[in-house]
Amino acid sequence: MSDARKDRAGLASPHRRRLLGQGAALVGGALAGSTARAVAADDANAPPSIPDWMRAPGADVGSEPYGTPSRYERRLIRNIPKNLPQYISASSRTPLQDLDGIITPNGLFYERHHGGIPEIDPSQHRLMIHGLVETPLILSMDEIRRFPSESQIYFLECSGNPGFEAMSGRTASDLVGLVSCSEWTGVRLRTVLEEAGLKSEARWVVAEGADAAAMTRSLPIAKCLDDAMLVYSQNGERLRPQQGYPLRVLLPGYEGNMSVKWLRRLNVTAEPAYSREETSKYTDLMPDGTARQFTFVMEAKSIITRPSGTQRIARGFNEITGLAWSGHGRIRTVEVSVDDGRSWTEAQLQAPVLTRALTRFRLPWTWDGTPTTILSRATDETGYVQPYFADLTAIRGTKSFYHNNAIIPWRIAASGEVTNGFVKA
Ligand SMILES: Nc1nc2c(c(=O)[nH]1)N[C@H]1C(S)=C(S)[C@@H](COP(=O)(O)O)O[C@H]1N2
Ligand SMILES: [Mo]
Repeated sequence: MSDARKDRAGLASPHRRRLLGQGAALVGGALAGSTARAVAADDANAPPSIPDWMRAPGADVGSEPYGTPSRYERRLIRNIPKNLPQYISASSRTPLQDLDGIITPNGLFYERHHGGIPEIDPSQHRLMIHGLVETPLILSMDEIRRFPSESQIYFLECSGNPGFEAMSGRTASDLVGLVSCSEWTGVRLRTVLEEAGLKSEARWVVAEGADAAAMTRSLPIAKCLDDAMLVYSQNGERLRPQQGYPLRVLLPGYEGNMSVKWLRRLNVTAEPAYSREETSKYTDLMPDGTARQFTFVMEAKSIITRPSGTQRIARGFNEITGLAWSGHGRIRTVEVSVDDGRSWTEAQLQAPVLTRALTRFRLPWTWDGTPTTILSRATDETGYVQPYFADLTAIRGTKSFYHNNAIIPWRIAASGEVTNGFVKA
């Protein structure tokens, strides 16, 4: 755009091209997006008429002491897979395709439980710190809250997101809905370990949850002394029971399984525990018959959330937007292809780009109605580039389950309908 077409504030002049085209002017209904509902021009609730909800005062303040979304948003719920048995070992996914920004609302944070959700009375909950420490400690929640606190925005992602053979989902949530992002508040794990005093042989911290699964993971000491946190709050309020109330450990950028919920015990050791979660599970069988074990970091990944599976787009202007993240640090770039990978364009990243947090990307696009496939590809600050699925399986084989960070293709049909590009048309 030439300078003459910008005003002094650098904004586009009112003469600029209209994004939604003629159809959206005055007569509504031209926005053929899946969520846009046609509003008839003579609707009594549309301008210039006075809508029903202006004709009398609304509900009282405090009519709902703890707020909930509008009743018109009741379909925005966690995605609970219907094809899987939802026993106590279960999961639910974040509806990524219906959310904006980078923060996941607490009620839509993904869940993964190995033994159901315990109901813990915080006044009775204790954290025991023992093993290779100078002074073993048993701390109450009040004591934990007396330590210096901090708040950080981090993503959390299950390493089976998606499993190597589970890529037939219809929506973005079906594919990678086991990732969410919150502002977490708590105390650095390092602060509490230093309170107990680590012995020189300390190499691992074995964390145990107070759920029926007593889920146990060995956390490497370097991470425990770096950015690991003991978390009691999420997006300003106390953790939800589903997320580990009243206390969980959070290892930024590491596979979600290591962020032990309902945390009751930290056993400082010289060796890992080799628990179920680091032997039978959370390992990957490689083509040569060996297994990858202790695969901690979630590697760079991205997904276009709009347009994405089950949505429908209109010809003309469409914003392509999605999320990128890396367990190794900040996202450096996200490239988008609208021609099935033949060419790539760098997307805009929403600031601030935070380390080990979801990063929102956007690219304006004009769709001419030709069927195509759109992709996104993340590069993180280490220079690591998100791979195609074929490149991933060339190294990892097909017996892997965890740590699938492949590029995700969305196919767009002539009708504007968007479907999963992994599934044959
Ligand atoms: N005690 C305990 N901690 C746990 C789990 C569990 O079942 N029990 N699930 C783990 C797994 S596999 C993941 S991916 C994350 C999920 O955290 P979320 O439910 O808060 O999203 O918690 C981890 N911590
Ligand atoms: Mo997980």
